[in-house]
Amino acid sequence: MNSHNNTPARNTKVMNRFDLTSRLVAKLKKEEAVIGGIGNTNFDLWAAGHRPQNFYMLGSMGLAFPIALGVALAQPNRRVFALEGDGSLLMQLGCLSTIATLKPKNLSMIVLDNGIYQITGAQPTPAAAATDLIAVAIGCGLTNSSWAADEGDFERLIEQSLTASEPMLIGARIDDGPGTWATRRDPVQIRERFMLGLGSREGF
Ligand SMILES: Cc1ncc(C[n+]2csc(CCOP(=O)(O)OP(=O)(O)O)c2C)c(N)n1
Repeated sequence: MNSHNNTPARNTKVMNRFDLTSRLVAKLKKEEAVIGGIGNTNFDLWAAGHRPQNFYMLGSMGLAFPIALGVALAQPNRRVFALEGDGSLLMQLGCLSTIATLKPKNLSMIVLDNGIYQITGAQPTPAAAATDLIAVAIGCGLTNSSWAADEGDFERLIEQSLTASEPMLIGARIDDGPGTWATRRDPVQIRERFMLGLGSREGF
Protein backbone atom coordinates (compact mmCIF):
# COMPACT_ATOMS: atom_id res chain seq x y z
CA MET A 1 0.00 0.00 0.00
CA ASN A 2 1.08 3.47 -0.87
CA SER A 3 2.11 5.62 2.09
CA HIS A 4 3.22 8.88 0.44
CA ASN A 5 4.76 9.86 3.76
CA ASN A 6 6.66 12.83 2.45
CA THR A 7 4.21 14.24 -0.04
CA PRO A 8 1.08 16.41 0.02
CA ALA A 9 -0.82 13.32 -1.06
CA ARG A 10 -0.50 11.91 2.46
CA ASN A 11 -3.70 13.61 3.60
CA THR A 12 -5.82 12.25 0.79
CA LYS A 13 -8.15 9.29 1.09
CA VAL A 14 -7.23 5.96 -0.49
CA MET A 15 -10.06 5.34 -2.95
CA ASN A 16 -10.95 2.70 -5.53
CA ARG A 17 -10.22 2.79 -9.26
CA PHE A 18 -13.48 1.25 -10.47
CA ASP A 19 -15.55 3.47 -8.17
CA LEU A 20 -13.78 6.64 -9.34
CA THR A 21 -13.94 5.62 -13.00
CA SER A 22 -17.68 4.98 -12.65
CA ARG A 23 -18.11 8.42 -11.06
CA LEU A 24 -16.27 10.00 -13.99
CA VAL A 25 -18.29 8.14 -16.64
CA ALA A 26 -21.57 9.10 -14.92
CA LYS A 27 -20.71 12.77 -15.45
CA LEU A 28 -20.11 12.50 -19.19
CA LYS A 29 -23.04 13.89 -21.20
CA LYS A 30 -21.44 15.40 -24.30
CA GLU A 31 -19.67 12.51 -26.04
CA GLU A 32 -16.43 13.33 -24.27
CA ALA A 33 -13.50 11.11 -25.30
CA VAL A 34 -11.89 8.95 -22.61
CA ILE A 35 -8.49 7.31 -23.10
CA GLY A 36 -7.65 4.44 -20.74
CA GLY A 37 -4.01 3.54 -20.14
CA ILE A 38 -2.86 -0.07 -20.39
CA GLY A 39 -4.06 -2.68 -17.95
CA ASN A 40 -6.16 -1.77 -14.98
CA THR A 41 -7.15 1.75 -16.01
CA ASN A 42 -8.66 0.52 -19.23
CA PHE A 43 -10.17 -2.59 -17.62
CA ASP A 44 -12.09 -0.42 -15.18
CA LEU A 45 -13.05 2.04 -17.93
CA TRP A 46 -14.53 -0.88 -19.87
CA ALA A 47 -16.26 -2.20 -16.75
CA ALA A 48 -17.77 1.22 -16.00
CA GLY A 49 -19.78 0.85 -19.23
CA HIS A 50 -18.41 0.97 -22.76
CA ARG A 51 -18.97 4.18 -24.72
CA PRO A 52 -18.14 4.67 -28.41
CA GLN A 53 -15.83 7.53 -27.42
CA ASN A 54 -13.62 5.30 -25.23
CA PHE A 55 -10.15 4.19 -26.33
CA TYR A 56 -8.36 1.38 -24.52
CA MET A 57 -4.57 1.40 -24.83
CA LEU A 58 -2.88 -1.99 -25.00
CA GLY A 59 0.75 -2.92 -24.44
CA SER A 60 2.82 0.22 -23.95
CA MET A 61 2.94 2.08 -20.66
CA GLY A 62 2.59 5.84 -20.47
CA LEU A 63 0.68 6.57 -23.66
CA ALA A 64 -2.76 7.52 -22.34
CA PHE A 65 -1.86 11.21 -21.87
CA PRO A 66 0.05 11.53 -25.18
CA ILE A 67 -2.82 9.88 -27.11
CA ALA A 68 -5.33 12.12 -25.34
CA LEU A 69 -3.22 15.15 -26.22
CA GLY A 70 -3.44 14.22 -29.89
CA VAL A 71 -7.21 13.77 -29.69
CA ALA A 72 -7.61 17.08 -27.82
CA LEU A 73 -5.60 18.94 -30.45
CA ALA A 74 -7.44 17.26 -33.35
CA GLN A 75 -10.91 17.91 -31.87
CA PRO A 76 -10.67 21.12 -29.83
CA ASN A 77 -14.44 21.30 -29.29
CA ARG A 78 -14.57 17.91 -27.57
CA ARG A 79 -13.50 17.45 -23.94
CA VAL A 80 -10.94 14.66 -23.61
CA PHE A 81 -10.15 12.69 -20.45
CA ALA A 82 -7.21 10.38 -19.91
CA LEU A 83 -6.73 7.80 -17.17
CA GLU A 84 -3.23 6.55 -16.32
CA GLY A 85 -1.53 4.51 -13.60
CA ASP A 86 1.33 6.05 -11.60
CA GLY A 87 3.88 3.54 -12.91
CA SER A 88 2.87 4.27 -16.48
CA LEU A 89 2.97 8.03 -16.02
CA LEU A 90 6.43 7.77 -14.45
CA MET A 91 7.60 6.10 -17.65
CA GLN A 92 6.47 9.06 -19.76
CA LEU A 93 6.87 12.13 -17.54
CA GLY A 94 8.03 14.30 -20.43
CA CYS A 95 4.49 14.40 -21.78
CA LEU A 96 3.52 16.68 -18.88
CA SER A 97 5.91 19.39 -20.11
CA THR A 98 4.67 18.99 -23.67
CA ILE A 99 1.03 19.29 -22.56
CA ALA A 100 1.82 22.32 -20.36
CA THR A 101 3.51 23.98 -23.33
CA LEU A 102 0.74 23.27 -25.84
CA LYS A 103 -2.00 24.06 -23.26
CA PRO A 104 -5.00 22.31 -24.84
CA LYS A 105 -8.04 23.78 -23.03
CA ASN A 106 -10.03 20.61 -23.44
CA LEU A 107 -7.69 18.03 -21.86
CA SER A 108 -8.31 16.59 -18.39
CA MET A 109 -5.96 13.95 -16.99
CA ILE A 110 -6.35 11.61 -14.06
CA VAL A 111 -3.52 9.65 -12.46
CA LEU A 112 -4.71 6.67 -10.45
CA ASP A 113 -1.89 6.24 -7.97
CA ASN A 114 -1.67 2.96 -6.08
CA GLY A 115 2.09 3.29 -5.56
CA ILE A 116 2.62 -0.07 -7.25
CA TYR A 117 2.94 -1.71 -10.64
CA GLN A 118 -0.17 -3.66 -9.68
CA ILE A 119 -0.69 -5.74 -12.76
CA THR A 120 2.86 -7.11 -12.95
CA GLY A 121 3.08 -8.21 -9.33
CA ALA A 122 2.66 -5.14 -7.13
CA GLN A 123 6.28 -4.00 -7.15
CA PRO A 124 6.48 -0.50 -5.53
CA THR A 125 6.82 2.48 -7.85
CA PRO A 126 8.83 5.59 -6.98
CA ALA A 127 5.47 7.31 -6.37
CA ALA A 128 5.04 5.19 -3.25
CA ALA A 129 7.82 6.82 -1.26
CA ALA A 130 9.61 9.55 -3.15
CA THR A 131 7.79 11.18 -6.05
CA ASP A 132 4.67 13.32 -5.76
CA LEU A 133 3.20 13.22 -9.25
CA ILE A 134 1.02 16.30 -8.75
CA ALA A 135 4.04 18.30 -7.59
CA VAL A 136 5.84 17.08 -10.72
CA ALA A 137 2.91 18.17 -12.91
CA ILE A 138 2.82 21.63 -11.31
CA GLY A 139 6.57 21.91 -11.80
CA CYS A 140 6.09 21.04 -15.47
CA GLY A 141 3.68 23.94 -15.79
CA LEU A 142 0.34 22.19 -15.27
CA THR A 143 -0.47 24.58 -12.45
CA ASN A 144 -4.15 23.64 -12.30
CA SER A 145 -3.39 20.19 -10.83
CA SER A 146 -4.33 18.72 -7.48
CA TRP A 147 -4.85 15.61 -5.42
CA ALA A 148 -8.47 14.62 -4.79
CA ALA A 149 -9.02 14.52 -1.05
CA ASP A 150 -11.92 12.05 -1.26
CA GLU A 151 -14.65 10.91 -3.67
CA GLY A 152 -16.67 14.12 -3.30
CA ASP A 153 -13.59 16.20 -4.04
CA PHE A 154 -12.83 13.98 -7.06
CA GLU A 155 -16.32 14.65 -8.45
CA ARG A 156 -15.92 18.38 -7.81
CA LEU A 157 -12.60 18.40 -9.68
CA ILE A 158 -14.13 16.46 -12.60
CA GLU A 159 -16.97 19.00 -12.82
CA GLN A 160 -14.47 21.85 -12.69
CA SER A 161 -12.44 20.22 -15.45
CA LEU A 162 -15.48 19.89 -17.76
CA THR A 163 -15.37 23.64 -18.35
CA ALA A 164 -11.71 24.36 -17.58
CA SER A 165 -9.78 26.66 -19.87
CA GLU A 166 -6.43 24.99 -19.30
CA PRO A 167 -5.28 21.38 -19.04
CA MET A 168 -5.48 19.88 -15.59
CA LEU A 169 -4.27 16.78 -13.82
CA ILE A 170 -6.25 15.21 -11.00
CA GLY A 171 -4.39 12.81 -8.71
CA ALA A 172 -6.25 10.09 -6.85
CA ARG A 173 -4.68 7.67 -4.42
CA ILE A 174 -6.23 4.24 -4.88
CA ASP A 175 -6.11 0.84 -3.24
CA ASP A 176 -4.23 -2.17 -4.59
CA GLY A 177 -7.23 -3.93 -6.13
CA PRO A 178 -6.94 -5.31 -9.67
CA GLY A 179 -9.05 -4.07 -12.58
CA THR A 180 -12.56 -5.42 -12.96
CA TRP A 181 -13.07 -6.86 -16.48
CA ALA A 182 -10.61 -7.13 -19.31
CA THR A 183 -11.20 -5.43 -22.64
CA ARG A 184 -11.16 -7.76 -25.64
CA ARG A 185 -7.57 -7.65 -26.88
CA ASP A 186 -8.25 -6.55 -30.44
CA PRO A 187 -6.30 -3.39 -31.29
CA VAL A 188 -7.80 -2.91 -34.76
CA GLN A 189 -11.34 -3.17 -33.44
CA ILE A 190 -10.56 -0.77 -30.59
CA ARG A 191 -9.06 1.78 -32.98
CA GLU A 192 -11.84 1.55 -35.59
CA ARG A 193 -14.60 1.73 -32.98
CA PHE A 194 -12.98 4.81 -31.42
CA MET A 195 -12.61 6.58 -34.78
CA LEU A 196 -16.28 5.92 -35.51
CA GLY A 197 -17.20 7.16 -32.04
CA LEU A 198 -15.32 10.38 -32.67
CA GLY A 199 -16.82 10.88 -36.12
CA SER A 200 -13.42 10.76 -37.74
CA ARG A 201 -14.34 7.73 -39.84
CA GLU A 202 -17.67 7.17 -41.53
CA GLY A 203 -17.82 3.39 -41.54
CA PHE A 204 -15.88 0.30 -42.45
C1 LIG B 1 7.06 0.01 -21.86
C2 LIG B 1 6.55 -1.09 -20.97
N1 LIG B 1 7.32 -1.55 -19.94
C3 LIG B 1 6.86 -2.54 -19.14
C4 LIG B 1 5.65 -3.11 -19.38
C5 LIG B 1 5.12 -4.24 -18.45
N2 LIG B 1 4.04 -3.70 -17.65
C6 LIG B 1 2.75 -3.76 -18.06
S1 LIG B 1 1.69 -3.06 -16.98
C7 LIG B 1 2.95 -2.67 -15.92
C8 LIG B 1 2.65 -1.96 -14.63
C9 LIG B 1 1.74 -0.76 -14.77
O1 LIG B 1 1.72 -0.04 -13.56
P1 LIG B 1 0.75 1.19 -13.37
O2 LIG B 1 0.74 2.04 -14.56
O3 LIG B 1 1.10 1.85 -12.06
O4 LIG B 1 -0.69 0.54 -13.28
P2 LIG B 1 -1.26 -0.56 -12.24
O5 LIG B 1 -0.86 -1.90 -12.78
O6 LIG B 1 -0.69 -0.29 -10.89
O7 LIG B 1 -2.74 -0.35 -12.32
C10 LIG B 1 4.19 -3.09 -16.42
C11 LIG B 1 5.49 -2.92 -15.73
C12 LIG B 1 4.90 -2.63 -20.50
N3 LIG B 1 3.71 -3.13 -20.81
N4 LIG B 1 5.37 -1.63 -21.27
